[in-house]
Amino acid sequence: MKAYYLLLSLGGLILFAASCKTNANRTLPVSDAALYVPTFDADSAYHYVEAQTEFGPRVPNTEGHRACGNYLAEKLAAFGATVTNQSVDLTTYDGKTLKARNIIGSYNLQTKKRVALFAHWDTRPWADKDTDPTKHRTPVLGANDGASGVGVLLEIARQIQRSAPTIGIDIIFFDAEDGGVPEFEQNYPHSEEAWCLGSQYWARNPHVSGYTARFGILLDMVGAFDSHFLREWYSEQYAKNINTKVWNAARSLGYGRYFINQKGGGVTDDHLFVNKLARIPTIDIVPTPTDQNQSFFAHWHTTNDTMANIDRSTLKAVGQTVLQVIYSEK
Ligand code: AHN
Ligand code: ZN
Repeated sequence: MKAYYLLLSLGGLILFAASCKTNANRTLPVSDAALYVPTFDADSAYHYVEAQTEFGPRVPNTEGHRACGNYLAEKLAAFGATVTNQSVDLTTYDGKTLKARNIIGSYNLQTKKRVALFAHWDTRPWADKDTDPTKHRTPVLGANDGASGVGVLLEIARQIQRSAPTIGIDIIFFDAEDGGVPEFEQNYPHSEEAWCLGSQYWARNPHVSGYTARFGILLDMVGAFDSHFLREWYSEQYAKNINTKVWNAARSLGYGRYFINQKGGGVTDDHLFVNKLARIPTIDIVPTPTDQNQSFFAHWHTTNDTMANIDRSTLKAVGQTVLQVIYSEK
């Protein structure tokens, strides 16, 4: 008799415990789980921007370009990414062949829940916006136009290695973005397709066949002093909800001064081809020009696009916002 009661009460205890566990699992909303978001280190990002500029201009078919490409692939691998190099011959507006290289670093390849982060790593062969016309054929150093977006993404890669987000991330460095027809060129039409050769190639021939992602975020020229990011026009057409997600995250972090919640002009940039050809909804975080001179930042396509004009605070605002967005994805 005693043994029977003991068994009964033991069974009851087990049942009670099991039901508690079940109830707890059922009633705890996912949003109550603490959200971990790493702290973006702007000094670290700044260092990765500077390291790229130390190779000199990264114009395709030059030694600086080749060496920097190796550096970027090595950094992604050192930060634990699976690296894919997409080497391809691309043709410029005037028929020259570029030995181009898209560099991809992937995390958490087991999952199909993926977000793609993009930046271009090449630099413009001509400073055709320089105030000094004798410098129009000098290559741009591209501290902001090129290195800034890549530097932010390398710091994000370092943070992913320390503590990974739930979803999979692909960091994609596009080559041959900045070879659009120079302003001094008289003999060729100034077509949009002369820009963004690396992304056009990748969008037609992704590094993994059938590759897709929930969404993409392109970073372009994200390091200048006094930068203001508006909701770029094509981003708004193709991926309005992603713009909303990113601008809300920025405001919640106190970066509303950088991320102005207004629609800006359209920019022919890598995201346009990712949207049109790969059909991955992708936004561009880019200092959208608001004035008449159509310059993205004071030193755009000039010989003054150097480290002296890179602001750690802008890198931080952009990097911390992107971290917030990707660590919030479930
Ligand atoms: C145009 O100026 C048409 N597109 C800007 C793309 C770009 C150049 N991004 C960086 N450099
Ligand atoms: Zn450029």
